[in-house]
Amino acid sequence: DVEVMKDVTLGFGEALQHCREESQLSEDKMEEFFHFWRDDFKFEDRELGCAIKCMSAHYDLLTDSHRMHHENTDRFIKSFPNGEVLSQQMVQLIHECEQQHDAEEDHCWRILRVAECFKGACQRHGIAPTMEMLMAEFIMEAE
Ligand code: BOM
Repeated sequence: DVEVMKDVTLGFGEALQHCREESQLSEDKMEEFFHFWRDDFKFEDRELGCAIKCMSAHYDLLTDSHRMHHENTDRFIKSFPNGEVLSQQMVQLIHECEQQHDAEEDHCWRILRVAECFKGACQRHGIAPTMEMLMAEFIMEAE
């Protein structure tokens, strides 16, 4: 359900403000987190992986080994409207992506690759939000 993913993305993205400094992600690289879903978005900057790591940690979604904490992630997704329709599927998709990239020892690089894999999986499953939806909501929130 693309509406749920839109809400979860915007909620997760709110942590970016807490993580810019720690992750060394420059302002121009990703002014708003929802650019993640753009078709032409490039997964090239290790700093973005560090930012996603920090954002995940902000919501207590990581284990000690910097992998997804399944229960907390499920609970986080369920905290959004209708989150329960997507939470198990999202946890499953992220977990499969983690397994594919488990050999990468650098946490920031691995999490960046997991995020890229997760985006592709969401697109294949038709649950990726459109940029139009994200932009519209973002502008409404700012007003
Ligand atoms: O192995 C580390 C797990 C972290 C990977 C998280 C991938 C998600 C990338 C960002 C997309 C966010 C939208 C919602 C996330 C909810 C968890």
